[in-house]
Order: sequence, then C-alpha cells, then structure tokens
Amino acid sequence: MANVVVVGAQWGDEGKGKITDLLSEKAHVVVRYQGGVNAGHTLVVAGQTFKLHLIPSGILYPDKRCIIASGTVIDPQVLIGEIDQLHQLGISTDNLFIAETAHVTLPYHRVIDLAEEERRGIYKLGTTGRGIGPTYADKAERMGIRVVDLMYPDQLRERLSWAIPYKNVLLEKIYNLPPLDPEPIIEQYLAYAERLRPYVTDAALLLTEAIQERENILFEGAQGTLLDLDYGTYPYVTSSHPVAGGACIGAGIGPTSIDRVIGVAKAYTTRVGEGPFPTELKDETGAYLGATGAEFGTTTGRQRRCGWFDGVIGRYAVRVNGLDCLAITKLDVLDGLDQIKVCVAYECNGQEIRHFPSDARVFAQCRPIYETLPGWKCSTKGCRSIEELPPEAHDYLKFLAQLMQVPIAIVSLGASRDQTIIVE
Ligand code: 2SA
Ligand code: MG
Repeated sequence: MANVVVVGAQWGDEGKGKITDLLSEKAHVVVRYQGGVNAGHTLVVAGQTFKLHLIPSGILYPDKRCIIASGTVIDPQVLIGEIDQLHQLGISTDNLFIAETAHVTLPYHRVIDLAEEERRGIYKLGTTGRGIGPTYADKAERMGIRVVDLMYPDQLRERLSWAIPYKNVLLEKIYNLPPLDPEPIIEQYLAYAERLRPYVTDAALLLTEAIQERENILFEGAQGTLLDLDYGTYPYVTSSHPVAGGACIGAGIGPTSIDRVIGVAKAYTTRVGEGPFPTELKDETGAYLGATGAEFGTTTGRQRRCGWFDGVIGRYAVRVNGLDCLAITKLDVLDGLDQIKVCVAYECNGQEIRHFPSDARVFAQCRPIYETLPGWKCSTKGCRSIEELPPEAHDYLKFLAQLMQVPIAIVSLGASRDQTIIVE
C-alpha cells in the first residue's frame, strides 16, 4: 500500500473515518496531520460506541503506531480523556506518539472562539467552538504554546503567566468578558503535561525513520478540501490545511514520500457551519438525505446541510489534492430516490462556469446546472461487488468517475466494514 494520504473531497464528514479504518489494516503507522478536536469519528469496540477526536482509529490495532503530528492543535484535556477512555476499554496507548512541535489549545482559545462568533453576528462562521481558529492564530502570531513547552514546568509557568494576562485584556476590552484566573490554568496544564510526557517525541523524525524502513504510512486528513484555509470557501473554512499538501507540512515529510492520494466523497454533499453551498436542498429531498444519512456532526451534534453531488467541487478536489482515485461513501442513502441530480457546472450572471471559482463572491452567486439520472429504488446495502449493484447505481458511479476524470476505487454502502466494495 506504500504511503497514502486520505483526504476529504467535500466539506468534511465524507466518511473518511471508515475508509482510513479499512486502509489502516495494511498500515504500520497512522498519522493525523492537521486540525484538532473539531474532527471526530465514532467507533464501536466490543459493542461499546465511543468517539475519538484526536487519536487516529488505528490505535485499536495493537501493532500500529499512531502519530498526532506537528500540524495538529492539541487540546490536552480532550486528548487525556481519549487516552483514559481507551484504557477503560482495555486498549493500550503505548503506540501513541505526540509531536513536540504541535500547538496546544488553552482555555482562552475556546472562550475567544465562542466570543468571536458572537461578535461576528450575522457574519459568524459556524465554528465548532473548540478553540481551533484562535490556537492556529497564536501559532501564526508566534505566541503559541507548543507541546514541548509543556515539558518544562518552570518555563510553562513563565509563559502562561505572561500569556493569560495578555489574553485577559482582549477578553475584557473587546469581548466584555471576565478575566481568567491564571493560577488554576497553570496548575491544570502542569498536570496535563505530566500525563502527556510519555507520548511526546520528535514525531517527524520517527516518521522519517519509518519511511526509510519502507513501512506503510497512512496520513489521515480531517475536515475536507473546501474547508482548507487557502483552497476552501474562505472565510467559511477551518484554520488548517486538510488538502493533501497539508500532510507534508503537517507531518514534516517531503512530497516525494507520498505515493498515493485518495479522496473521499459522499454520493451527495453535506456541509455543517455557515458559507455558500450551491447544491444545497432546503426542501424535502434535503430533509430525506439528512434523515436517511443520519447527518449530524460527530463533535457538536449539529445538523448538517444536505444537497446533491457537486461535480465542480469534485473536479476541484481532484485538482488541488492531485487525487489518484476516489472512495464514494453512503451510496445506499440514495437507494429510495426516484431521480438523482448531479451538478455538472455552475451558472453565474448568465455565464456557464466549469471550474470552481476562487473568488468567494463569484462562488456565492453560482447556481448549479444539473443533469438528472434515474434512481434505482432498491437496497444496495448488501451489494459486495460492482456487478451486484443495480444498473442505475452502477451508471451513477460511472457518471461521477467520468465527470471527475478519476477512477472510483472504493464504494461504501453502510457503516460496517463489510458494507464496502473494493473496485478491482
Ligand atoms: P472550526 O471549528 O474553526 O474548525 O470551524 C470552521 C469551519 O470548519 C467546519 N468544520 C467541520 N465541518 C465538518 N465536520 C467537522 N468535524 C465535526 C465532525 C463537526 C461537528 O466530524 O462531524 O461535529 O460539528 C468540522 N470541523 C470543522 C465548521 O463547521 C466551520 O464551518
Ligand atoms: Mg466527521
């Protein structure tokens, strides 16, 4: 399998968790390279359902190393909660490694994330409220606290004794909020540091050594292409780089170490949070997709907006990620529909647009141009090969592959591992 990057080809929640879970079977190392506790996947172990936001699901396999790399932002409280949860289930975390150079989310980041959303009013972004943007902002401002800073108690105390009063000025003057008391935060983070110490390492070096040993590395993207800070629908984006290139910066490896990039897309489209969404359906078909697909956020439980598959966005994801192939998930959600529409281009001010417009103002005005395909009106959940699919479903997939000019390598028809077709 070599070194593979798995990325979301839409606005996140494409079902990357299931695809990375399938692929991690062959991986020796699984790497999270961006994002933080704004991501989430649900896992079922021994009949127990639980959620992971930071630790890759590869941790469930005893022989795989899991790396939370430098490009991520780490909320220690959530991470320690995940470690404890795994231990309670009898799962070892001895193979977990945390990059020294990853940045740490502090309580003021969460407070500012929520306060800033409120301040923006109708221009709010619809963030997950987990402090992601403010943590990355401090990183770019060169005033962030990194995991390695937690490892030196005296210095951590000194840094926080400076940072918290600074943030308190913002809280009081801009957001009209009460200041945070530094001492309890310092004590709390000193305690977190000791819990995390055994896992902290030079993760980029570890990864390079694994690459030199020719181990299989799986880079697990969080969120999706259209939420990328540079290439997404700015400003309605997250503050990291979910695109495939983000794996290099986030994990500390060169592009020559990546062999393959797989994009994951739903057979329709969803988006959570604010921002333009040309194929959104605010009618009963949208409600049907949401109900049938159980479209609620893993992290915040927010209802996801639903719409038809957008081929313009699909082609764009192929382009900016250099996708080799696609995994199409949740095809079974379309089982009950008479007709299925696919957006093949946009219409904007009387002009037909075939490429994703990088100008957000243009994108906001785009209207979808659809082609309508017949539905198959029967269950695909039990299909285990492309040949077993009803002809209309097979044609739908062929249409998507043709539209995006990449092969479809995996088709998912339900949450469980066996509800998957690997296209030969
Ligand atoms: P943030 O919190 O600063 O990253 O939010 C900025 C935008 O990015 C979107 N975003 C997401 N969209 C889909 N799925 C995400 N992860 C969770 C999940 C979402 C949840 O796995 O289900 O549980 O609500 C995710 N994370 C960030 C967000 O909606 C904003 O539009
Ligand atoms: Mg998700």
